[in-house]
Amino acid sequence: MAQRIVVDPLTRIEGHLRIEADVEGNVIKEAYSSGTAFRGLELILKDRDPRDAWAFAQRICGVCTHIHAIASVLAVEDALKIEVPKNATLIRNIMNATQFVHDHVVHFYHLHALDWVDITSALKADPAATSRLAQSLSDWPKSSPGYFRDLQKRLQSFVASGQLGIFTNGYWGHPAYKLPPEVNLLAVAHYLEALEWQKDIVRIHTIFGGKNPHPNYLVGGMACTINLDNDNTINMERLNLVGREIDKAIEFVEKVYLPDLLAIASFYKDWTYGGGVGNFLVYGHLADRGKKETGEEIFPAGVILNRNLNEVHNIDVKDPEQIQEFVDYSWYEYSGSKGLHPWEGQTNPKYTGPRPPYKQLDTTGKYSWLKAPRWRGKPMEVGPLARILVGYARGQSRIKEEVDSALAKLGLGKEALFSALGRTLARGLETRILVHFLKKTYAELLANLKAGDTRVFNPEKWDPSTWPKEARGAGITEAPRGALGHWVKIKDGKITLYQAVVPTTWNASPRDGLEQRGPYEEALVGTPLADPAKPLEILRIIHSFDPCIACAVHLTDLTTSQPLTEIRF
Ligand code: NFE
Ligand code: MG
Repeated sequence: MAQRIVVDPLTRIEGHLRIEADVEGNVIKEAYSSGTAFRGLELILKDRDPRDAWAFAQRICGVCTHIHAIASVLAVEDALKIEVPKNATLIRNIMNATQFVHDHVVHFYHLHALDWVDITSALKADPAATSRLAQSLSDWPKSSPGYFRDLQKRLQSFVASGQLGIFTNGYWGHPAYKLPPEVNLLAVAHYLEALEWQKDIVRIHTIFGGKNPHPNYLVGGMACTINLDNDNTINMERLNLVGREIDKAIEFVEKVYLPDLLAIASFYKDWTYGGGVGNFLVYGHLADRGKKETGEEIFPAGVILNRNLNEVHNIDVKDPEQIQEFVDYSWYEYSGSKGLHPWEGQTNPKYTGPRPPYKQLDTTGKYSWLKAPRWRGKPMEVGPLARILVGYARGQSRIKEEVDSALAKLGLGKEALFSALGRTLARGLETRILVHFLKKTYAELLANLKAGDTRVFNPEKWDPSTWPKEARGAGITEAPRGALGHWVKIKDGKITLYQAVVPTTWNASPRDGLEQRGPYEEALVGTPLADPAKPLEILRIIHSFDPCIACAVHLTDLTTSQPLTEIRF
């Protein structure tokens, strides 16, 4: 007889994700992923001026804090055929790579590490041995025995006071934790250092976009002015600060994040669960889709089916046969067709779930606020693992080098990538690629500015009288968590339809009309739990995708005070 276990909320931050799993003989037999909050930003965008859309769309999320603005301006620029100056593309790419690096480091240490790192075991570590371990991994300066001893004392006083603070509520002492005390102590040290570091790198956003979270954007370019010699604009002093933050980021990624990732992974090589649907989708990177680095795209676009790295399918996001969203198990109603391409998309919320508080969802019917996106009818995993696999299969040389070298260091074959560990490894490898891309793009920007081109905005089509009566566009990019698309339709200068299909909608999708599980659900099935009362394994697998439900279910109209929709229980 299966026992239903419920994990809710599953994330430390980033929204309302609920996992229900049926466990029999301590193995997960069935799993259901549910987004439990409706937000409705697609409805808020209707009837707006397309030039304003980015500012609303950006509020889909504060974590991937700028990417919805990029997707939005790209969608509008695609619809209205607006070309942006070279500097704007370079700055957008710097902003985007900054976001990825920030997001991935924060994910590794603050959202995922504690699924692998046992805080209380760190108390048993020998500080001198931890210091030797740290120095064997890299020449990061904070590595003396005294440094680790002091940290251990701080941790000890936390534990002695009975208040673990940010470390409360972990499954400490769980038998699935495998790291030696010294590795645990090292990881705790870097958890705290990463908290400090992450507030520095976002300065890059504040310089080019005025603030973070939610930096400023502009249809037609970027909302900043650059004059190398003028104190009132972005000048050489500001740009030097960007350069310093990029160098610091490279050091942190090379000397702290990647060595920690490989050290931790080496103790979990036998834990091969969490593979998922085996289909992977990548839209490609970065803002300028034609951009090449060393003759290759950073993240080539494509689809892999059934883990077959020998064949990569091409994607056309404007083809109604390729991308569709289904609502058979989602709390929405469609009029007419079963699956809808985003340009024909509908957002008609209709809650038919249980009245809260409830013990479990009725998963025989609708059970999530997420729609179910499919590529040619198939569920797709998106994100770092998809990007690394499609890049590898397409022969992208940087990706191949990173993957081959990491797998060789760990003594693993490519099949090991199809797992929670593989996903977490892929995220680290792409961070290294991106932090160096950041430096290269920064150098390109400086060279262009020094050559006298300081244009960041193309005003040609700012005036709506220059627009066609009707237009439609797609803003297609990669967000840290995966493929991101915004689709817009414009008529008489106003938005008539706005649809976002975001990474977590793909990954955390519920079932579709063909009863196909979404990637999270599929990744859980077959996983043994050491102790079903403490389902650490579920956290491990789902956190490896880096869920964000705020993004995935993208309500209050403050201008009219009218509710845009009402959910009745
Ligand atoms: Ni709210 Fe997001 C990213 C987007 S996730 S974090 O990365 O787009 O679905
Ligand atoms: Mg949507």
